[in-house]
Amino acid sequence: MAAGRIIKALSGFYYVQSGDRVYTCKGRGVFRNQRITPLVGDYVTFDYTDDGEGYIQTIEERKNELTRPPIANITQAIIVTTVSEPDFSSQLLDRFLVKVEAKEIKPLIVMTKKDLATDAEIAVMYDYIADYEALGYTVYFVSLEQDTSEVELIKQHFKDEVTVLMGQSGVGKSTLLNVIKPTLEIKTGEISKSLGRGKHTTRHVELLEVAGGFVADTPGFSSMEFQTLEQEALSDCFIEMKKNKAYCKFRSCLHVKEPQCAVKKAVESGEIKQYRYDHYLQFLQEIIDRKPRYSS
Ligand SMILES: Nc1nc2c(ncn2[C@@H]2O[C@H](COP(=O)(O)OP(=O)(O)OP(=O)(O)O)[C@@H](O)[C@H]2O)c(=O)[nH]1
Ligand SMILES: [Mg+2]
Ligand SMILES: [Zn+2]
Repeated sequence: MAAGRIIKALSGFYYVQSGDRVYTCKGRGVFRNQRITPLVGDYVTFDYTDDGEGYIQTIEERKNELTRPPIANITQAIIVTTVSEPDFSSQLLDRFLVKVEAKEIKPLIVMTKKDLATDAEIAVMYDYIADYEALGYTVYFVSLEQDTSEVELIKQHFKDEVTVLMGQSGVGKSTLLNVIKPTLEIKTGEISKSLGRGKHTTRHVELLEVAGGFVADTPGFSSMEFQTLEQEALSDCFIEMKKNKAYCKFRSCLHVKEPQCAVKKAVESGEIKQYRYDHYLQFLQEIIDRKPRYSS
C-alpha cells in the first residue's frame, strides 16, 4: 500500500503520483457503488503491482472541490482577465472571485494583453486595479510575452500551491504557463480567428508541475452559474461586504431593501464601490431565480 496524489484522470484511469513515480490506477468498485468519483487533486492510498498498476483504496477527505474544473484540494486560483480581446468585464471578474471565495481558495488576479491596450484603456484598468488592491487582492497587469520581470513575480506564487487557472477562453491561461515553463508546450490559440468562436484549446484536467507547485490549466468558459451557492452566503464572497454585514440590523439581511443595512450605507458613503454592489444584486437575483435542483 502506498499514498499519493491523483494528478490526472483519463478514460477511467487515475494517474497517482507518489514520490518520483506515477502509478496507473483504477478506482475500487466500492467507489462506484457509493457514487464516489476520485478527483484530480485527491490524496489517496492505493495497492499496486510491480508493473506500476494499482487500485485506489481510500480517498482522504477533501478540503474543497470544484466541478468546473473537476478538481479537489485547491489552494489557489489565478483568475486571468484581459484588457482587450476579449474586453475586460469587472462583472466576470467578480463572478470568478465569488466562486473562489465561496470555496475558501486564495485568489490572484492576472490581467493580460497590456501590449494591445491604448493608453486610455490602460488608465481605466489601473483604476480597477486600485479598487481590487484596496480590497486586498494582488493584481498583476502584464503583456505575457514582453514583461518578463513581472511574469517572474507571478511565477513565485506557484510554489507549494495547488493552483487552478480560471478565465474566459483566449485570455492567456495556457500562454502564462508556457511562458513560465516553455517545455510544457501547451497548445494556445486565437479563438475568434483560427479556431472559431467558443472552441477550446485546453481539454482534459491534469495537474502539471510548475515552479515548485501543481497547476491545472483549464479550458475557458463563457457562462458560469452559481449552482450551489446560497443567497445568505453570497455577501460573504464579497470581502468588503463581509466586513460590514455584522452591523446590519437584521441577521438575515440580504442588503437589498432591508432597513438599517450597513452594507447599503457603505455603498452610499462610497466605501463599497457601486459596481461591486450592482454585481452582488445581479448575482443574488440569479441565485433567487435558480431552478431547484433535484438529486437523481
Ligand atoms: N498580445 C498578446 N497576446 C497574448 C497575451 N497573452 C496571451 N496572448 C494570446 O492570446 C491567445 C489566446 O491565449 P491562450 O493562452 O490560448 O488562452 P487560454 O486562456 O488558454 O484559452 P482557452 O484554452 O481557450 O481557455 C494566444 O494567441 C496568445 O498568444 C498578451 O499578453 N499579449
Ligand atoms: Mg488554454
Ligand atoms: Zn444588510
